[in-house]
Amino acid sequence: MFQFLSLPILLCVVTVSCSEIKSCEDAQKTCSVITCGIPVTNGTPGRDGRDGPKGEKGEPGQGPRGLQGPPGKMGPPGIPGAPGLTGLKGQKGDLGGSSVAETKLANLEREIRSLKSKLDHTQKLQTFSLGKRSGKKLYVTNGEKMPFSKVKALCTELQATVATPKNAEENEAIQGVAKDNAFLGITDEVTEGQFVYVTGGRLTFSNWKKGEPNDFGSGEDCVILKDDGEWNDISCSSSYLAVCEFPA
Ligand SMILES: [Ca+2]
Ligand SMILES: [Ca+2]
Repeated sequence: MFQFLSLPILLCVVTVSCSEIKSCEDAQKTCSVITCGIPVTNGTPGRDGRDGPKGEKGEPGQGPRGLQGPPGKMGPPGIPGAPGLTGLKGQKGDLGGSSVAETKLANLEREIRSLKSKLDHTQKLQTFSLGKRSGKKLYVTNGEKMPFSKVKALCTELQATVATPKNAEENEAIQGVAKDNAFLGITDEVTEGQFVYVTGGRLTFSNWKKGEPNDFGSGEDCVILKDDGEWNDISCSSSYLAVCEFPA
């Protein structure tokens, strides 16, 4: 390359005469190197040119592949994604505990009112068909005769007491229900000769038959209401009609 560039310099020197300065100046415009009047010799090499443009990427090498390095550090968290679509509407849930309790309570109250109404109606029918009422008392008999102890047990089982007249009107009411000799809730079992109510308390009313109570024979500690309405003390082990007294 150097040899090629030096050729025009030699030609220029040959064709231009230094006697004509003007021509020489013109020659400078077309010659890269002008040495007028001085013999031309080859100069020193110029400096290296700038680096050329980067070449294309070469083919992968054929040598052995190196071992895989350890995993790199975890990168920073990404940007949160957009919210998803709204899901389908769920089924209606069960009622809460308190609501269930309130519903049950309301149902119970309704049932109680219904039962109370039916009970009132039944009591009116019973009063009309089975017993006679005097004041607030109701006297009922099952028509069976039994010892006094069983009469007490029967009435207690019915949440009632043995019929006990506290006045003439009640005495007549019991007489009308029994229509036969019936035990009364009166005895002198605790203290002979001192008759008291089974439910407690001394007598406030009596309707003894003449000559009674006489504690006849081996002893008489119970009392019956005779079919004529009068009283007689009698053996508690004898069997007579059971009549129970209800407060309502
Ligand atoms: Ca007696
Ligand atoms: Ca007697």
